[in-house]
Amino acid sequence: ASASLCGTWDIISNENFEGYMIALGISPCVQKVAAKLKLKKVIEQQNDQFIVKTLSFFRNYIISFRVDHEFEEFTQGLDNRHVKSLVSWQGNKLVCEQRGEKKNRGWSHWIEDDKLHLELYCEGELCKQVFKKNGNQ
Ligand code: VL7
Repeated sequence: ASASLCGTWDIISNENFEGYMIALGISPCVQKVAAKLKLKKVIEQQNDQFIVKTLSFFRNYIISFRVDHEFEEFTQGLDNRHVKSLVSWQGNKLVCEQRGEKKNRGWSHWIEDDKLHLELYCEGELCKQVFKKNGNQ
């Protein structure tokens, strides 16, 4: 079994977040604010059911899903698109495909060296985020 994604995590690096936001068509004004955010990720799991919270003082974004069950996702407060999302395990990676207007869109989470890794991708742009476990737990 692979290490659990669960917990509260604080961002420590964020590569090409700008490219990802441009691919999503985020306005330059919002990009500027978003680029400075200290994102927090809170992940809860019960069997095949997940809740993933992306938190910041500016906006929060929360999804819940069951692994291998497609769901309708509305990316409210992000790019405000409707996508069909499917999350599945691919080895030790929790991988989400987000089908919709934007091609090759999705994300992937895994644990490496006690850190939470996240790749966010959209139309050829790849953003790489790394989170460390929050010290309060
Ligand atoms: C979600 C945001 C940029 C818009 C605001 C920035 C607010 C805080 O999809 C994501 O996470 C997955 C995997 O963990 C689970 O939902 C990433 C944050 C990326 C993309 C869009 C900028 C406006 C950020 C909510």
